[in-house]
Amino acid sequence: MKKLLFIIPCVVFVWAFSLNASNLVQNGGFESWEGDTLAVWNIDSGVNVVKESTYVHSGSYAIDITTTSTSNRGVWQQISISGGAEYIYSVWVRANGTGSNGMGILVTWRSSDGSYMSSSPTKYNSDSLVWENMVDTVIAPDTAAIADLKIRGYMNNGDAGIADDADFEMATGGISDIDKLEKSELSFSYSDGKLTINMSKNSPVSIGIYDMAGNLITKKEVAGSSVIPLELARGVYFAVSRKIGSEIVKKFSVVK
Ligand SMILES: [Ca+2]
Repeated sequence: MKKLLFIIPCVVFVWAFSLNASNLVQNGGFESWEGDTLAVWNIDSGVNVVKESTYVHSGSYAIDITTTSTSNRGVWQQISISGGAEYIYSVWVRANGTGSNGMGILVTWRSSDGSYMSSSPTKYNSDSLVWENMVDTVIAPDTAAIADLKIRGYMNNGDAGIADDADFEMATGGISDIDKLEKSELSFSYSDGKLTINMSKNSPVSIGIYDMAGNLITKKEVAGSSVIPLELARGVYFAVSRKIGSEIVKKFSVVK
């Protein structure tokens, strides 16, 4: 009986934690289609969204966004959110260009009757023809109840690029702002088969190392500055650092 009493709180804890960190996007991996029509997502007018199966970040499919008129067109879906809460919105993109030739993500906030309140500033991609994880931390206005999650092409009359693996998660969990890791507090360097992580905070952070194609090479939990033995070929890599309340993506090069 004692054992059972111990197991139950553990199960409840794990369930509550995973519920907190769950992805609120439906069909975020773009795997679900009705024929050639994308399921769940709404498609703006003036844009062609086609099933992409050559360049995918994960699974079998992604979407390719081609604008047929002006820019700022793409796909969006509406979800229920909690007013005042902080969320992390991230989408993997393989854009054909940058800025007005590239892709972007943003969130539009609405009140419970659906009326427009405000939008987050657009986050644009920064590389061409490589997979990159666009990540934005957004805070819902106190009286917001609905979010439109948007992925857009910013090219006029052209193929802006490919998107996959959209993720929108609530960033809560009792870590205070003082614990939150800022981008300037984290850096990576590599030499002689060792990855050195310089971090000014000591609370645990999950760090994933990805190659330019977006393949995960390794994932580690670290607390404070650390040195990880890791064999990497010459090239450019992304380090994605996650803890509850923040997500930081940094690029580093391996020169041999
Ligand atoms: Ca996919």
